[in-house]
Amino acid sequence: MTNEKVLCEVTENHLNTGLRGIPVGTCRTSFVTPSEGVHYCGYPIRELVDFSPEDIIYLLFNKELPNLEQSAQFKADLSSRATLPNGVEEVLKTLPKTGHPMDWLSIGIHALGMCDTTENWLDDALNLVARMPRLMGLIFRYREGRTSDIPVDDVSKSLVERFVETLDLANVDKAKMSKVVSTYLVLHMDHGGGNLSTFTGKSIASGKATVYSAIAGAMNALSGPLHGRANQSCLEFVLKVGSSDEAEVERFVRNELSEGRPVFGFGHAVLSVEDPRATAQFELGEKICPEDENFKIIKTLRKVAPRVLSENKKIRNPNANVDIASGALLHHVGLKDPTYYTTFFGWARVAGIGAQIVDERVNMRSGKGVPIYRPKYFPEGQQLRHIE
Ligand code: HAX
Repeated sequence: MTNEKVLCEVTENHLNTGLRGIPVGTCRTSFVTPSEGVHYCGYPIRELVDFSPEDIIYLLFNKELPNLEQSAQFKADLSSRATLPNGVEEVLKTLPKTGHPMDWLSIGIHALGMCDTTENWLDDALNLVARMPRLMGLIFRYREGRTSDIPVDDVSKSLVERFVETLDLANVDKAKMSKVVSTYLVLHMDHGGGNLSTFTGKSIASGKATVYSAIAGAMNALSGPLHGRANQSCLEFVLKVGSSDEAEVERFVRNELSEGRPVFGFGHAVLSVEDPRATAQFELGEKICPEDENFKIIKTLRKVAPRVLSENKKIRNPNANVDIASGALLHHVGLKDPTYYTTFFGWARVAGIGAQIVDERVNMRSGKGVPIYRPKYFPEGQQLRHIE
């Protein structure tokens, strides 16, 4: 007998449930609580909303917020890593414009790795973080055929400015776009260790594939409609609502439910209150676009939907989740096409997943790392015999 604490009794009923609730490991970057949502390295997300993405990336990799000097040094370090290797744009030129942006993102990350891998976990993770803004901007431009006069990548600028400058959309307020994208990135960088994309990325890396292969795989996991693509569906849903009138919105919500469709932007598997990431985005919207029609619709939804959803006692949390507001804000600043929204989610998660991969490869188990993932499966129909 050992003194080890039993964390979970695994029974036959746990089989074929997607590892739901089965303890797998520990996570050094983030955890989620029902009342305060995600915490990065112990800080509840509401305390981190106004930090720069670079400072939050530093936090996830170093487990402490940087002081001013560390912050400046880290920004300079990212700048020194930022230039894309030759060959990546050649790959983007060949991709079908009808392909989903998430497939472009996955292939783009793979291409970055094929053109330059260092074989050092931390360097590869930080190089990828530093190269993401340019890759993201180029994905928009090549997919939309806007390939002439692409501005040079000024690597001395912030991550978000480099994306906004590469994208270089006409008739947009670039400062406003930068604020919305910065906030989006900070809010979406990490969400515990067991969400599908993070788990996928760490599993791939456990076989000692590269950071690039692991994160490209994580992006493929994120692209599914039950995972990251929910944020695309949320804006599509808001556009379908079409009116901010309370009675109209209530009619729409009730009709969606009676047709058996989800009310997007509401509900959560862990939280029991409104997601603080939704609250933060509503606060930002009040500052930058209170009169925007989509913003008015989501404000009405925020009032109406929890009341209607509460009538169904099965729904554990009828309140707004992170996806309710991000689409309306991105749309307002000129990022109008919802098919791209999951790529922002993916861009943000590169930091969290990258930091967790580095932890599992070089920090966990006193530096030995977590071994190759190998959960147990039983032959169908013979579970009990094998358990006994
Ligand atoms: N609209 C309609 N039905 C809902 C609902 C919603 N917003 N939220 C929950 N339900 C239903 C569930 O589908 C489930 O029905 P069944 O028992 O028939 O399967 C029942 O209510 C109980 O669900 P739950 O226990 O409260 O919540 P789950 O953990 O099963 O699901 C979801 C959590 C987020 C998937 C769910 O609330 C949902 O589908 N929401 C709408 C889609 C959406 O906004 N997705 C974005 C999620 C954001 C996120 O988590 N990001 O990380």
